[in-house]
Amino acid sequence: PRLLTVAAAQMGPVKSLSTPRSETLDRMLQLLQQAADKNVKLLVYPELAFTTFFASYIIKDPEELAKFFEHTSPSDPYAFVNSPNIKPLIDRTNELGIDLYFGFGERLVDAAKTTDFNTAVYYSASQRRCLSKYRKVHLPGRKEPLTTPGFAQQLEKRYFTVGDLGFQAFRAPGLVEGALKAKDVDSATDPKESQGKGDPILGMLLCNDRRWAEAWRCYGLQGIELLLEGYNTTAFAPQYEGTPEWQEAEALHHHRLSSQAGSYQNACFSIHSAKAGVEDHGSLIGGSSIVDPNGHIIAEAKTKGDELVYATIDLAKCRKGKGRVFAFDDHRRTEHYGKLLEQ
Ligand code: CDT
Repeated sequence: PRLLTVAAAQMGPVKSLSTPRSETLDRMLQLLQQAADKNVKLLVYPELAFTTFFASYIIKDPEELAKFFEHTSPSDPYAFVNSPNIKPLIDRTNELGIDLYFGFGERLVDAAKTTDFNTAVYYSASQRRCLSKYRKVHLPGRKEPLTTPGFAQQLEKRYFTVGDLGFQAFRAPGLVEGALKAKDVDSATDPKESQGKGDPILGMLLCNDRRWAEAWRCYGLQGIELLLEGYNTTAFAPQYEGTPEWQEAEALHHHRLSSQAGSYQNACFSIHSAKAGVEDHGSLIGGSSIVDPNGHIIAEAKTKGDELVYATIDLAKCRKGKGRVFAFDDHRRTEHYGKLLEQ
């Protein structure tokens, strides 16, 4: 077995645009302590974890909008770890020895221009550094708000640029006892070379990405064993049909369908972490979960508040699917997949 205790740090609502960052950070630190108490080694926070889901508001003042972003530059792509908004989390996770995934608004400041991304990062406590960054590819919603009264806005296309890093799997050292180090396997992400004995192969998505089979498959093809994903998913939008209860149940159903199918079809575990409950712009589903390579949900949130959803998983269980039904080299028929790349 290759055992690893992991958790989703589901967060209840971050009420408004003016909720103090320190208040939210404090809640994140409390969840981190709960994770340490359960011997968790990898903790997944939601998308845009440090703030309210600001993409559902119309923010016209650039100074106001700037408050929701952390700065990076081409020469310092991980500068945000020293931001006062984030550093206390990094310092504490270093003390506790817990790896983190978290989502945040990234403002890349280059000499010529500024570009905003909806970003997730993987921080390794044992390596004392970020190992990988993912910038959201599938941005939902609209660029221009609709001003119809009661319309629930989703303005990610307004506030973010489509991610430019693709879907890069990576190995995380120090998580699984006895795992071969990345340098001792022939390729950083080729599962055949390591026979599944190397440091775990991880990948990251953000919210809407989880609905797209292509995104999962890009990781599946790199031998991914554990997919990490944070989300803010609307529970109810008045412009669509159905009661609030029906819409929320349907949104949860589609979330489960996507996470369970993605895990099964790529023979990997996955961790899904929600920002949930009622924020000023509207309500968000809960349903944070951990899913196994057979597509079963093995742990799921019971509330829409701050809640640790944890499980001990055995990464060796990925071998079955990767060696049989989803042995990609044996069974994929790439000569028939050309349409996937047609515009
Ligand atoms: N944050 C985010 O990506 N939300 C989208 C809403 C799209 S409406 C189905 C999501 O896919 O959950």
